[in-house]
Amino acid sequence: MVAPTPHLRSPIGRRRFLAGALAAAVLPAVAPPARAEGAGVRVALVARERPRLLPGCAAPSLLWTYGEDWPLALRVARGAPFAATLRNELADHTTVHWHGVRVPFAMDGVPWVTQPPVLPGESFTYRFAPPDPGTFFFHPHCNTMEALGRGLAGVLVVEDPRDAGRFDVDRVVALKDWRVRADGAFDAFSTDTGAARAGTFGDLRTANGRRVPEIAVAPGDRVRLRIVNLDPTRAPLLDFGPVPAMVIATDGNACTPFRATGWRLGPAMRADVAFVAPPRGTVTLADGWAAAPVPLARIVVAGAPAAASRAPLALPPAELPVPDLRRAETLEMALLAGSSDPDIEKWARETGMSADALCLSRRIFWSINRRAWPGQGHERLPPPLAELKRGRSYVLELFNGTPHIHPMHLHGHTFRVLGTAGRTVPPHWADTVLVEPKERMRIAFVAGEPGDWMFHCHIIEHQESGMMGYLRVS
Ligand SMILES: [Cu+2]
Repeated sequence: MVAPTPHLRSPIGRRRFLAGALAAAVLPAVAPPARAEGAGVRVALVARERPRLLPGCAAPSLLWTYGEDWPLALRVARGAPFAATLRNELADHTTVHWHGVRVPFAMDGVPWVTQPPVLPGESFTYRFAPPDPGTFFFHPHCNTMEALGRGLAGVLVVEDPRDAGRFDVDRVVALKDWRVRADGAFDAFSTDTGAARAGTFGDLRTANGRRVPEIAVAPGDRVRLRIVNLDPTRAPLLDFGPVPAMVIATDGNACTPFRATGWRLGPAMRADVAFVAPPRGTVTLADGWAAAPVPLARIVVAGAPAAASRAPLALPPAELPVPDLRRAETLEMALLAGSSDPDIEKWARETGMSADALCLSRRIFWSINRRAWPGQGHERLPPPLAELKRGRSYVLELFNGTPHIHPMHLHGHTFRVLGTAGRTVPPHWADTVLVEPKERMRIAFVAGEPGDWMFHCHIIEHQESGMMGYLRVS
């Protein structure tokens, strides 16, 4: 029997509580060793190969992880100092990109662009005070297909003091598929046919590293699931069956609640979903993007009813820079198949395009505005896609001229999704937006800190075969 869950604010309290009361629970809700630094948090991220048995496999797989837990889930307070020291014990150079967090440019974790790559044996400390509450994640920004394929990612929850007492259960549900065989060996993480089309899919589907894990809740519990799509390829269609589960935050940012069933979560996108647990039974989170919905996680209701609460499930409004649409400049970004851009080819010849075998692809299948990022590395920068002025408002009109979806991600900025002519999209804040074939999706934002902010597709094989560029803010 599971007791109603008290609301615990401190990471230590929450960890103790979870260890005791939620034995059936699926995942570490908090980070391993974190030590307080003022009101903030310090963590060590030791990137290393760690063998781990994946569901249904006969032998452990060679995962790359930041710690012993998978998925690693860090909880920090909004605005409090956060320091994460990455120690690289991999054979590859690496960095940590804090996806969706409006970090200072030098902390954005793009090798050669915001910092030198962290070489094997080296360390680098990321320091920032997360300005916005929400559900974020972190991962490397080079050789990403293999790194993510082996699990190198973690979840960052930035807690909002304004949410205190709002939910009885607050859990991360990290979705990720694995390209793994029965003997635990990984299949090729990327294929040419996948990269040139919808991407290369994993066969083993998991939530929090498990097959259809169960989360125990009490009747009447106010449940918040922080669903994070860590997969580099798959875009599940959220399906909660008859349960009126509502999306209360998109990419971590509070929104006017809308029905979760039918919301498609592209790679890198997050949805915070809230509902009140029914009196009994099971709530199943499934992927409806299939002939028959594929179950991903089950929320099992049991035990004594929770005390009724009338507090709204909606979150306090997001506090983000609001773009001025009357004065905004509109820039078109055409997402197209790869083409040989004479300027880029000339640039590549002139610069000799470094042959760093760990971070280079010569396959070009995709482009933005007919420019294909030459190789997946960032050793030398091609010209920017556009030059922006700090503090000015911009509308990006994203035209998808391909037959595939593209979840487009802009670093360092949270943008307003304005919508598209062909389909109804609730206006919301995001850092990654799914653009469907032939669609013209409009997003708007205020240009932030000066820097070269990456803009790319988060189907990682598309990113690594051309669909990447950057916006220069000065
Ligand atoms: Cu794409």
